[in-house]
Amino acid sequence: MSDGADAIFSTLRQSPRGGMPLYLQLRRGIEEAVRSGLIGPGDALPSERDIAAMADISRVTVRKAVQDLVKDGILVQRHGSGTFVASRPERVEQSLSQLTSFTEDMARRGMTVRSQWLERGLYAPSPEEIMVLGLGSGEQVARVERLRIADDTPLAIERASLSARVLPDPAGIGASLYAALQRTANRPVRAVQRISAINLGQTDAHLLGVAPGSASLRIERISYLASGKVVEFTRSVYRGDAYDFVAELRLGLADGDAGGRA
Ligand code: 16G
Repeated sequence: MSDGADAIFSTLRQSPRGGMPLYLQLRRGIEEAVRSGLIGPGDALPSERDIAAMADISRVTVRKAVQDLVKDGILVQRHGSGTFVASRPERVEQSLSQLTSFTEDMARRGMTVRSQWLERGLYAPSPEEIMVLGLGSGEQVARVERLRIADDTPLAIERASLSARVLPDPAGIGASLYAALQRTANRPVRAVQRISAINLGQTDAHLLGVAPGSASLRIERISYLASGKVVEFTRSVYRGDAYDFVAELRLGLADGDAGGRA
């Protein structure tokens, strides 16, 4: 990556951004190079000493920037062989026609699932939760917030809200929310999902191990019981570099149109 390296590091030397600490300028430069594809997964970075010389900054500054990027999962360090751009996870294809759970989806692909708890408990609901879940006055909301990890790669952050009547003990759900709902005959049978594009903020990017500003998918799922009552309101963020949502489309005939007419 010597041409790429030259471009990244000499820019810093030639046009320093006044006011911004040097290590941050270097960090941004490397992030930008990864984002734009100037350097790609598996590419080796030059040594600390070479970067320091190219950018005309101290090795301590280089180390700080590199360590920050390693912490965020953008770079990886392999003992004895150097620093590399982290490889991207294999893309996961997710059908949009089945109402399945994360655990089921990953198990079907032979992947091991684990979750890191971000929050779980009973809370006073927000106005949005009251409205979407149709909560009565004084009713609490159960929140289950998890970082979902498949085969050691963080893929999504899911923030689920349910009525406390449906989920009185959010800490006791075990590995799968849908399995817990199934046990109490509250597993949803239908859902409406809204998917939009976002750029990740600092906190979510850090949790997902990608650069802040990375493209990702924001998904809002509202799930219903057979009775038509809303049971789950989940806002998720899925890594844009890891997920393809796939929908099957069929030719639809407009009402009353038997085909053949203009
Ligand atoms: C899926 C759902 C999420 C649901 C979760 C349950 C999307 C975008 N989201 O990830 O709404 O809460 O499955 O998974 O598909 P679990 O049973 O493994 O906890």
